[in-house]
Amino acid sequence: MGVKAVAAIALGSNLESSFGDREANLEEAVRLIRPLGEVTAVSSFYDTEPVGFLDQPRFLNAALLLETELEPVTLLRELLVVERAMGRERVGAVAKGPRVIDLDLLLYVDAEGHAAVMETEDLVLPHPEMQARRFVLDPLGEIAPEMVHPVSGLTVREMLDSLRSDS
Ligand code: PH2
Ligand code: MG
Ligand code: MG
Repeated sequence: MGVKAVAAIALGSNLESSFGDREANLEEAVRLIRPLGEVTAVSSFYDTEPVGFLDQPRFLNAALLLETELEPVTLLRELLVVERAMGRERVGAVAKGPRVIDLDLLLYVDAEGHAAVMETEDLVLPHPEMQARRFVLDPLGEIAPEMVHPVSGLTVREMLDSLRSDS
């Protein structure tokens, strides 16, 4: 049990930006997230097929763990600040379409070790689609295979196993 909360964050990019290619975008996002706490793990970067909206470039996806004193909603707001600072446009953009950077809060475990389960207009925790997304679970499984989904009770490794047996 730590003195800080631990947040699992997914990163994705499938467009170039003024920072460079997809890899440069993920690296810049990690750099901008560091001041929000302590980044304790960053996964490898995974080149992935677009899911959902198919007619768009391939993604580069990753996950990281952040130890932080920020509350979930505050953390989310800061992640949106990072997205905007990197040139993410939401107005007029295709839902689930191409983006310079996407930062999603997946899981949030408070300093007492309780994983947040919440649903507000702005934030749903755990992330409602995480258990169905290889592009989220592969990177997260690399850095936090034993992290538990507080609703299903499944670890990240178990969620990955059940995705594999589905397909
Ligand atoms: N994000 C989406 C929609 N589809 N596909 C991949 N491979 N990676 C993503 O990050 C992604 C996606 C909406 O957030
Ligand atoms: Mg997303
Ligand atoms: Mg998002």
